Amino acid sequence: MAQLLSTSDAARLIGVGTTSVKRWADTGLLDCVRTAGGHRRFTRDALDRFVRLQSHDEPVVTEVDRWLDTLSSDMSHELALIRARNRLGSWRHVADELDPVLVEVGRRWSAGELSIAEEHILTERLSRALARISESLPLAPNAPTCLLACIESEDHTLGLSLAELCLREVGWASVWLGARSPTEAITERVRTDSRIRLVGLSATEGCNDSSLLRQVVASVGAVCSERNVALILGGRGSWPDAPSYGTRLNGMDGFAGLQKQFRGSRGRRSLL
Ligand code: B12
Repeated sequence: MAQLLSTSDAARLIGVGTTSVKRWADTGLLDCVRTAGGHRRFTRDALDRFVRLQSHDEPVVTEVDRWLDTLSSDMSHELALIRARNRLGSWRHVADELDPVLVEVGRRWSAGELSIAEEHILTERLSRALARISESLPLAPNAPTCLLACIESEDHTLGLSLAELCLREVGWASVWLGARSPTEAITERVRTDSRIRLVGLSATEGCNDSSLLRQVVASVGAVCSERNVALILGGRGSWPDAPSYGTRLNGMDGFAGLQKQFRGSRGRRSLL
């Protein structure tokens, strides 16, 4: 069996401090095993591989490659996501990490490097795992409810699934309308379901019919404003730059700021 080296031995061999070795091991850049007591141990091979990668003798494996490998394998995708959540500290950060992964899937599909079946399998795996995790997160009995919908021409639900998980993490229950939701179905639901305090709409980059998006914002915005319900416009679609009602959110990084903004004021804005 290969000899296992301690963190300080590994640090001395690579010529860095133990903190760096621990960080690389914890972020998965440097392979390690754990003793029964939880201490990191390294093989000589793993250290050699790591040094070779850092000196660019071999292409560096990025997080995008790792996610693509994970989603292409039969391992538990739920577990991989939960590990990422633990590594990054919040679902918002996981969503940010997954964003370039989805862009790369799209690039490979349009370049013919991924078949349609491979692309569907990969993204469905992600979608199902996200839904299972969302549903398993506990909620307070009086949790505020958000309505989540893709606009009527939109089949891309993954952004909405990521948003659901981020909202769930900060205590929101959700009503999922999902793909291709007719605008009238959204407005009708906001009018009749008094639990709904927030509407999250999604339109991805292929959605460049700006007149449709303006119409959606006008109709949904009017009902939300009337019922004092917050409205978030998510995704890279051609949303109006300054909607008269609703907050545009491109990417999840605006989420934390938005939470603060909503917490800091009164009325409907104190909900997040
Ligand atoms: C997976 C995928 C599919 C899957 C979707 C499965 C699913 N359940 O979602 C399927 C196979 C159905 C599909 C179909 C199509 N797709 Co597609 N697809 C993708 C892919 C790979 C990922 C999509 C995705 O989830 N992107 C990430 C999104 C969610 O990012 P985002 O919009 O910026 O949103 C971010 C935030 O803003 C936030 N967010 C999003 N919504 C919300 C909502 C709220 C409330 C909040 C808070 C935040 C938030 O979350 C995201 C992460 O941070 C993209 C590649 C890419 N670059 O995105 C192509 C892509 C979008 N698809 C594309 C195309 C062409 C199609 C089809 C037309 C293919 C076809 N010929 O049928 C159809 C169109 C279907 C339709 N009418 O919508 C093109 C669009 C090109 C363009 N600019 O027009 C892309 C870019 C691929 C490419 N590189 O060419 N697709």
